[in-house]
Amino acid sequence: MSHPNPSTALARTVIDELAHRGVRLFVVSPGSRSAALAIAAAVNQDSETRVVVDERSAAFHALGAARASGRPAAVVSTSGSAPTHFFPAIVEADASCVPLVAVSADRPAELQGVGANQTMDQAHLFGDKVRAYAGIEAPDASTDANLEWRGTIARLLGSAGGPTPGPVHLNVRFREPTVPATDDGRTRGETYPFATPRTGEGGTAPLASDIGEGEPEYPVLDGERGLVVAGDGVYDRADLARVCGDLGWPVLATAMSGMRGGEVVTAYHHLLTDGVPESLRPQTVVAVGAIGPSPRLETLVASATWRVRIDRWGRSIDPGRDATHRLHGDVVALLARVDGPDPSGWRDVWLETDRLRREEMKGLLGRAQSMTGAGVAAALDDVSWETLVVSSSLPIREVDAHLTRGGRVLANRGLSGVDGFVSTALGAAGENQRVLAVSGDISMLHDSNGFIHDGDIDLTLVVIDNGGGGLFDSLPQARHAPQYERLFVTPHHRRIEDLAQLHGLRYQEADDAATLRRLCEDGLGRAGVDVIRVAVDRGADLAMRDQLDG
Ligand SMILES: Cc1ncc(C[n+]2csc(CCOP(=O)(O)OP(=O)(O)O)c2C)c(N)n1
Repeated sequence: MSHPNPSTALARTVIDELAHRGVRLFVVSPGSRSAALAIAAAVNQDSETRVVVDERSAAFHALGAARASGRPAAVVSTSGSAPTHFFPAIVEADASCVPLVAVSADRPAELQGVGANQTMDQAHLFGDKVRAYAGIEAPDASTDANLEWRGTIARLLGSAGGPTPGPVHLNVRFREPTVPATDDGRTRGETYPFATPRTGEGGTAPLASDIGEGEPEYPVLDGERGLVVAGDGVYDRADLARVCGDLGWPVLATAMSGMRGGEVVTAYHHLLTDGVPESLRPQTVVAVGAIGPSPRLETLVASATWRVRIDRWGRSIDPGRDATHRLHGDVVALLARVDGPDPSGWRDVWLETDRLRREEMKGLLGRAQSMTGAGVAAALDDVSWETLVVSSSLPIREVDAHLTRGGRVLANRGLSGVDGFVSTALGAAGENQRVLAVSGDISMLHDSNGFIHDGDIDLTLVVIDNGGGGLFDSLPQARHAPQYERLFVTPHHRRIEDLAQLHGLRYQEADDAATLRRLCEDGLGRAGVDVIRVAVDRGADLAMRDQLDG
């Protein structure tokens, strides 16, 4: 159509400029005010569109895609209550620096504040939880606003991928008709005679590994008894491993660091059961990025004389509020200035202690009578996944404690919600090959709407079904709260099999590690979604965690 109506012209330009600036995926939910955006996205040649019915799931789906690809992904909704469902994914994207682009359709100025249907003030809906907000008014057919729209989007995407990447919000107002025909049978629109082609450099918005305002002043750290805790963040893994090897510093590699599989320490959680043994006490700890989920790593940091936090995104990560240095910069550049190395063999003490502990843990798990969360995590060492997406609560803790092999591990640990997991995993699986997900049963049920999408996605999803929230068994409420089971564990009495059947997913059960590995390989080797349920007894699971600590 050479002369579209204003809403269609606006939507086409918005979608085209977003795609030009690096958005490769639009996750859309159905709606009328957003019709022009959905249609423009669906016909856009440079991007993919996926439909997810529930806006909360849609936003997590986009979040999973952006997290897995490192590129911005957009979620698009209609007006009213619809975009409010983006909030959980937005706060997670904010906390974990994921470039999520939230696009809400809105009604024009003349329908605001007069009680019009499905209308509210959507400006700045997400407050300061987004890196930037922009609003676009419904167009006036006498003025060419194309350049302005494109400029707005370019600036917005610059913020999503800026020195501290994160979510952004674009609110776009549309007048009817919101479908391409100028006369949609209900409303008549003028034609919008302007179109401005793309301008300027496009491509992926810079996904910041840039430090921003130049290199900071790095302190000179002493080389003796130093160690690095590698967390989730931006740094060169190979360079970090090399420089630590040269310095004689051990690297404690959290599951999300992507550094496992090399000469690193992984059993720290069960090594630091009773605090930090004297032989392992560091003088300097450099913690890179976000270092969860084991709280014992914080105890380790606190035990050092020099407690250095460094993050290339400049996040303020210092839960103990006791860092001696908090740096916005590059860990390899920092370590290049260490007054080292430590020739004492301190690194080998850590590596050997870790090796022995890992062997003990393996032995214990090998003798277990039934499957536990730890057993599931350990089994995944021998499965050929390339990306592992793990739900918050116990699964990420078990993976962090037991997984030793390399590979990418993703989890929504910015705010550690149990929400949006199915969609996060599906979004990630849409971007990568051989994606395996591990979920708790509550996390799966919480986002079961996420299965209602129209993507062609291959995913193998392992559900550790302990009948509720097992994490609480390790918390004080397990011993001190009346109605503990009902209020905290929330036994759901649902059959995962029925849920799988409802959504047409392949369903199987594994009651030992060998079967689990085989079913995972089968799932990873074929198209579609496989659900593998592992039944776990909460009592046995807790006993295993205690034994592993013993
Ligand atoms: C959105 C959200 N609501 C509530 C919580 C509190 N919470 C933490 S763990 C948990 C239970 C999770 O159960 P499940 O996914 O089955 O994992 P399990 O604890 O059994 O490993 C809940 C509800 C949360 N983290 N996020």
